[in-house]
Amino acid sequence: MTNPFFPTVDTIRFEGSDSTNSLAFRWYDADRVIGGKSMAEHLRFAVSYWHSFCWDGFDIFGQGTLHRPWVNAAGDPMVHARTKMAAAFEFFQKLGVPYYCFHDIDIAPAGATFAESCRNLDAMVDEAARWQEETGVGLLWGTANLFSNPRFGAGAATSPDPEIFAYAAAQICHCLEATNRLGGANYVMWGGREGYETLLNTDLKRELDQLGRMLTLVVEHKHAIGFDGPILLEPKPFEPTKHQYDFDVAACDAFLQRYELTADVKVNIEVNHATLAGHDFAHEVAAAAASGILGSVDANAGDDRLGWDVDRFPVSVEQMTLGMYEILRAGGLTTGGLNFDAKLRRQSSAVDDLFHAHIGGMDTMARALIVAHALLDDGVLEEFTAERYAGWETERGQQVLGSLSLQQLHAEQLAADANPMFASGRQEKLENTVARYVQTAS
Ligand code: XUL
Ligand code: CO
Repeated sequence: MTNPFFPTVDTIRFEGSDSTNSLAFRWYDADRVIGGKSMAEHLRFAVSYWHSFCWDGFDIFGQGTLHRPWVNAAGDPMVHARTKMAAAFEFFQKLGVPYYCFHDIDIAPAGATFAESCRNLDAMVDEAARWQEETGVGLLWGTANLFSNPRFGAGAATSPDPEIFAYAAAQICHCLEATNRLGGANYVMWGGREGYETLLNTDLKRELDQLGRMLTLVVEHKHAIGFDGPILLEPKPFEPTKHQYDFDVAACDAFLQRYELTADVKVNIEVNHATLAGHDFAHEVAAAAASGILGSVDANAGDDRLGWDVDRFPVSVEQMTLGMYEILRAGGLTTGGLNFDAKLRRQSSAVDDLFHAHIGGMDTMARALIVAHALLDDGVLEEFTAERYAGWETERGQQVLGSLSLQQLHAEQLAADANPMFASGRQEKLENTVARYVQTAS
């Protein structure tokens, strides 16, 4: 194989924690079995097409800095799309990830008409199918980009204009079918501009009903075409709109219940979106698991001092351990995976920087899996929690929760004159236990 895009990098291999080779994995050992499943099966890594192959480093202050010859280039956009795809699959294969994720316009250029956009996507789906066949890399999820084109400036499903809703529905229909043809394991809907800037011009109730209707249409079509995977909502509290309807997992859960969609729709939790919503990553996972809607994860991180969506690669083993712990407790990822919705810094312009970023992210998540599994396997947190709630397992506990009325509980307290007090929550001790496992589990 000729290597036109990443000539200085060979296939990345696992070399163990003592390795000083920066182009090797120190923790991610795809075949290592942990708790009955290989690391590859637990983690189900995916690369994001948009950050890694469609973005050239531009920001609001200046143009691109990264070498991406197929981005914004002159000439036939379909030729560039094919070149981009060849680079992407060389990268996926050398990195050894099982999956990738895309928006429709990441893999195929928009045409002058809707029909031309559909033809472009169909041609690139054929191309992607060939690459998937050749490399064994699969599609974790596809999604329609309903936020970049100016037509979606006032939202897509939640637009005040029914014609925009109609256009968005058609675009989703085509992208869902494309995802199905490529064997996608899930279909994602991030409500990029499904929110509002000001209530002065917004009919909030109407917009929520529109969003409910759109999602219902998508679920109906998923069944009509026999798409096996779940539809995933991706919560985010704000950015680009000031208030996004899919604010966090709890908001998505309430929305799904209201429109009776919990059987077919789950959530794709992004770590930094959780942070922006004022939650921990682990909280969002636990909230989704509690409601039975844990789908997939966009593995990334924010920056302690920057309050926007910086999409860094994950580096904190402790933060990711706490999230992985909740994922494992929930039974692990099934159709979902860990998608690196993360981007390089603008100055990371060397050709192998994309590898270093992903290697760091994969090793961080692999180490988090090792630590989380050890914590769970040794039962050091669960034993304490079980003991903490043991009262509810007694006959008395069941009575308090199940059969006694408010008035009976009142009468009881008057008669008993008891003065109950909780036992220590032992938080610092438990935090020290987690720190010990972070340091020692291997
Ligand atoms: C935006 C974001 C998106 C979604 C897919 O913050 O996370 O990239 O993951 O549209
Ligand atoms: Co995301």
